[in-house]
Amino acid sequence: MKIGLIGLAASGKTTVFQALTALDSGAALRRGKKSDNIAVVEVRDERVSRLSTMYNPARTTYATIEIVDFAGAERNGANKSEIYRPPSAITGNIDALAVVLGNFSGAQGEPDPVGDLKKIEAEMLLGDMVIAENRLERIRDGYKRGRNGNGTEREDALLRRIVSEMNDGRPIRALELDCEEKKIIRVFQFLTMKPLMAVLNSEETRFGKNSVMLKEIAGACEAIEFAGRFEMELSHMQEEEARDFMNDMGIGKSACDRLAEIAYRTVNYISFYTVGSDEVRAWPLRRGMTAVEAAGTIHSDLARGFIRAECFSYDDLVECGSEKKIRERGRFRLEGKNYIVRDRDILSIRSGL
Ligand SMILES: Nc1nc2c(ncn2[C@@H]2O[C@H](COP(=O)(O)OP(=O)(O)OP(=O)(O)O)[C@@H](O)[C@H]2O)c(=O)[nH]1
Ligand SMILES: [Mg+2]
Repeated sequence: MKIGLIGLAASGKTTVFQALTALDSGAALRRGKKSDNIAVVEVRDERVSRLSTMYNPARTTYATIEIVDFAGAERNGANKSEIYRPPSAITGNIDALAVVLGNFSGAQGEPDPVGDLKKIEAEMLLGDMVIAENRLERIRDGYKRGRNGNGTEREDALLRRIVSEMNDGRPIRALELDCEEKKIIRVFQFLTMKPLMAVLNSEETRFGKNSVMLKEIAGACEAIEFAGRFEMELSHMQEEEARDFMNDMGIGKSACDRLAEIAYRTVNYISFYTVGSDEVRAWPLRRGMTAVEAAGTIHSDLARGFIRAECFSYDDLVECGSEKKIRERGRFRLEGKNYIVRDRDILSIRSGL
């Protein structure tokens, strides 16, 4: 899963990025000169840790999330007051956007995170509308030159509908679009089509006292609070010392783990697991996908040669204590290709290849 950080200039995107990579020994930080910061962080899923203790495998593999902190707005020559609109080449393969909302007093005086979110959403809508209107104009030009019937009718109708919805303040992600329609508009890389979540980046003294504000933000999208700068500073400490500081602040989990929770909900992902003496591993999967699609995320051969999935749930394993007991209690299942994989399923794919 790939998440892009966006926000107003100096809202703390880079600070949050560093907080996200703190406390995570698995983080691989890549710092470009004028380019984006990219890091791959492990999702420290406690179920994986528990499974690893039970199976004692040679290798334990957590799911990872790739986080992109887009190079600063100024460096890209954009207007400082505007949100930075990352080039579509970058947002293209991003699964969700996380808006960083500054909640600390700075050069701009008192912060207004809720106002900032409204501003950002309005700007994203406006940007998408300009793209859609431009395309509609070109289609109209084509009609004028007599280029009718070359397959643009559907696109034309769809873009009109989108523009009209956006005029009423509805982002594209809120519209019901079928696969065909999504395919038609994919090339435009509309920002409001991306799943959106919010990171309230509070200064230490404000942290944990923003439930009203968070509720308001959560009306628009999944939201989470970070003490950005404080959590960034944790990265320079020993793990034990960092934990003490976190406890003092009432922070139970690392920034990365907290973001991962809302990110999975935002993009509608579940986790399934594979276990064994060689490897215990977490796999992210889009909710609603089938056993054969799950097999395909492990290896394409497993999907092609799919025979069946042997399956039990993580919760049953914890309750029963062993696979043997799961079988005895009749909770071990054999599932076919079209079985819809559930969150926390433990799968073993039988394949003829
Ligand atoms: N007090 C306080 N200051 C913060 C916090 N987070 C960021 N800042 C400060 O805000 C300023 C901007 O932070 P950055 O993380 O560089 O913000 P940015 O969004 O990456 O900025 P650009 O990339 O230039 O748009 C820095 O001086 C930070 O120290 C915070 O949680 N509390
Ligand atoms: Mg930055």
